[in-house]
Amino acid sequence: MQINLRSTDALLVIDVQNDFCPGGALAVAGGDEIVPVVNALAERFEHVLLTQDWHPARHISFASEHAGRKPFETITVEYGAQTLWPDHCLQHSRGAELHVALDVPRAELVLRKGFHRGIDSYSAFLENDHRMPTGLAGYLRERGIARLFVCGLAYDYCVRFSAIDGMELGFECIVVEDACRAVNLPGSVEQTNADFAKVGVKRMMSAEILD
Ligand code: VGL
Ligand code: ZN
Repeated sequence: MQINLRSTDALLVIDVQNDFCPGGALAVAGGDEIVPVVNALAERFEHVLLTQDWHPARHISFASEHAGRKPFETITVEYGAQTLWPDHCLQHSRGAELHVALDVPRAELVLRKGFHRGIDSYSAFLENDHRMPTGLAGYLRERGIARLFVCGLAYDYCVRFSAIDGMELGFECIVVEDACRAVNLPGSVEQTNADFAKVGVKRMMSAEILD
């Protein structure tokens, strides 16, 4: 089904960074394959917003900070469960840079997240305690943006939490599936799809905008 875009729509591009692409520290299979799709989508939107995972050294989400722990294990921290990752998206590193082929010249905002050492932030809206805001909801409300088309990396982590929080904060969120790739830990994609269904996040394909 074709979608008519409105001036109150925005494309929210999550974490299309070197470290989430092949060769990166937390590579997502096929992560770079979404770049041309994201570029084509971005041309159709009046508003394009990006996020950038942006961690300080010794970030709490790094397995290297937790003696005896390995990447992809989950531990319990002050604010709840936290999956541990390889060191990634270190502030000012090459891995934290946006993918070189990402071509979204009209992007209005690059929202950095995950910059507090003691708390991770998968979501573009709220840190992982599900309370501390990033400021994005206020930015969108002030600018009259009501509907978000969400894409990027990774489907089952930052895209998932961004779309769910966005929905719960009153924005209609639609995930463009073929403009995402997943980390794919056991059950993570199934859980993502179940969560989307529960809160009303819709899923679509880029052709519904591009064709
Ligand atoms: C992400 C794990 C850790 C993501 C960021 O962008 O999905 N995943 N940091
Ligand atoms: Zn991260």
